[in-house]
Amino acid sequence: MEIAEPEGTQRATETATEEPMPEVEAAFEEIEVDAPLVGIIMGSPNDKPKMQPAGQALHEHGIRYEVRVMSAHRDPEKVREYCHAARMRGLRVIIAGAGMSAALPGVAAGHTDLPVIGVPVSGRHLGGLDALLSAVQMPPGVPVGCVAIDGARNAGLLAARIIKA
Ligand code: RP5
Repeated sequence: MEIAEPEGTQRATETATEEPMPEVEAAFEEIEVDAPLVGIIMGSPNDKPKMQPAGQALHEHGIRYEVRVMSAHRDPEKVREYCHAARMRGLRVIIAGAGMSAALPGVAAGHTDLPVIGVPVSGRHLGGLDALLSAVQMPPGVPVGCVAIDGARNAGLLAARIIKA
């Protein structure tokens, strides 16, 4: 037996349209549902083995990330463009690893208001102390959270905590 609906009731099926809506569909296609939340950047492809634990830590926490190589000294324009677009692209934290005169974390922090976690990467000389001092000795007003020399895993864990805070 069919139950009578009160007068004026509109069923959803009656108001739904089967008409194609190309503009709406195009807008939805542009939304990156799997957009990364953390950008892991590093000054050289040679830093990858030391930076890999950051990605591993994020993966363990189910946090999407991307990895890019860009040097503050060798590709300054690329760093600027990446950091300027970072928030708009949906990134929430940047992890920046570099060795030697490690300008990358500080330069990244100068180009974005997202939290930047610096990872001093040990190199062939000075045991990474050069990179540590470069990353940690930031002037007032441009903050970089700096983990230990080769502390990429902690950088990943810290980024996860920031995102889940
Ligand atoms: C830094 O200089 C990089 O982060 C790297 O740790 C160091 C040496 O770079 P490569 O000569 O190994 O490319 O910019």
